[in-house]
Amino acid sequence: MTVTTISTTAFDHQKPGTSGLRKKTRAFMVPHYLENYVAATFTAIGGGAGKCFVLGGDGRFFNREAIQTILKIAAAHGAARVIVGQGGLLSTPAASHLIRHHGADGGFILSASHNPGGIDADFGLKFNAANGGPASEALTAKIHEATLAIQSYDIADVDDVNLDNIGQMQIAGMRIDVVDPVADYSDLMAELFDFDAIRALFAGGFTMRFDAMHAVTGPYAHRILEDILGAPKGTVVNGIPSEDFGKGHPDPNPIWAKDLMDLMMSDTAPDMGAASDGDGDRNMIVGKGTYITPSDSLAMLAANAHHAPAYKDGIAGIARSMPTSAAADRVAEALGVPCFETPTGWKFFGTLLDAGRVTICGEESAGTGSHHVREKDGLWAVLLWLNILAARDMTVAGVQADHWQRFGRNYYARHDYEAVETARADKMMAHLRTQLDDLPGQVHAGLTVTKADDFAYTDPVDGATSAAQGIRIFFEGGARAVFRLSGTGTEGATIRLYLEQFVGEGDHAAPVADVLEAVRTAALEISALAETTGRSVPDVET
Ligand code: VG1
Ligand code: CO
Repeated sequence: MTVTTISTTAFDHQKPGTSGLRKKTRAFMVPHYLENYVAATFTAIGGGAGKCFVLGGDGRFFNREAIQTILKIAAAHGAARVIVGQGGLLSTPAASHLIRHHGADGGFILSASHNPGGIDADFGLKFNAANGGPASEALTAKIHEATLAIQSYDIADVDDVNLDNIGQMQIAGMRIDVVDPVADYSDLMAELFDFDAIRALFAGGFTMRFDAMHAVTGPYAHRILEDILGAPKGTVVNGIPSEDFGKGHPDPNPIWAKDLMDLMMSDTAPDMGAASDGDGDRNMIVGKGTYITPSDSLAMLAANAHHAPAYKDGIAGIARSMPTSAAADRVAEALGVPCFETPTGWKFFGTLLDAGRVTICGEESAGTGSHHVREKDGLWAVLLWLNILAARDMTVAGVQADHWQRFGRNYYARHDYEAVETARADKMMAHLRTQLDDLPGQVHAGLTVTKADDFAYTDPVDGATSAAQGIRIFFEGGARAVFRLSGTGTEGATIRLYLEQFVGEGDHAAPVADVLEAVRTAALEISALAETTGRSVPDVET
């Protein structure tokens, strides 16, 4: 085989964020940009010789080209085998499963997740380790170091390969298996859930709309929901992945999945609505006339998981990211299992899942998952909901009402201020940090601060530490405000303000904004967000 060594210079903006490297597509298309990062990843993992990798992405613009480049760099590094999804497609959870299923050494997942796709939108790349989960912070730090030191990279001098047909081929001594992206994943789902019960549910007239948002879950949802579980054709909409997601924003929340929300709030609503994001790891669940917030969904799934075969013996524990509401904590308490609070990003759940200390994990950003893979998993959440509805013979709204009745309700919202000038966002965070010691005892908007801190985490399994993960302000009466800066944006800074108010016994059907008004006012007053950033209203509220 011919390997060419190309000399290159380091890019100084290749620091992975919450979930891999995410940049404007055009930045990724700059000559050597992708190559440098991939080669740096091989350096960080100690080379590729004899190793096996999984490779695929969400099908966005530049997916196919990037896959060809990664294949050639893997071959040049002596990789033995790469397993690629047909057409270059793999959802993030399916990639995680394939890594585990084949005992691969890791995987490259091409996606900018819920960010829009296209030449003027976003692209991303992340490396997952042999456990199927996102690279740890220690590994991403090594990758970053290698991107700064790089002077050349090796690439195999071979033609592009055809990834459209399932089968096996060789390039430069490396075996490539092009696999059906759905098959192994759907087998796994059939093992976890009571497919007969879900089939009976659909056969009995249960109706659903699954919005794949023109992204990667289309083929998965068509196969599993319609072909295998018998949901009527047409249940899955926007089911053909497109390079720019139909010019949409494949983020399953009430703003970006507005069509679905409108339908679910109308007289013609089906029994359940669901959606997933660009790479298939997020989910949105909606009942007739009612939206399930992701934090609640995590709590409700944990409380009901034993209705599905895979979790019938109970769960070992729950983990949630810090900004996620405390609804799951109440469930853990009732079940007598531990609840862990981790920094934002799925990579922090890996050690807990590997050690068997938790079974179910979730984030307020529409991510839920379990120990079946090491990523959050959108369709898994939808199927677990279906399994629970079938087993309990209840509606989505019924499960929700029953849950609030039993555990109380954690009213919750997240307000995002996007593309804020970085210096201003940093200034606001610094302003918050200087007040931490003085806040307890202060009264803002009628709420008394009980505690304020900058969240720091020590991994209970491997002892790794992560500091400065977000400012938490707790108030008397069960309110909390959290501020952090996004690590997935590609333009300026995104400020995320997370608001929560617990209501135990009392009104569980009040308008969310009303219940959160006091904590919102207090948070804005303390942070001086409007004065510092010049923004008076958030861009997105979820
Ligand atoms: C966001 C979410 C976080 C999630 C991450 C990746 O990160 O808040 O919970 O894990 O996206 O999800 P940030 O740093 O922007 O807040 V995905 O579906 O974009 O891979
Ligand atoms: Co995603």
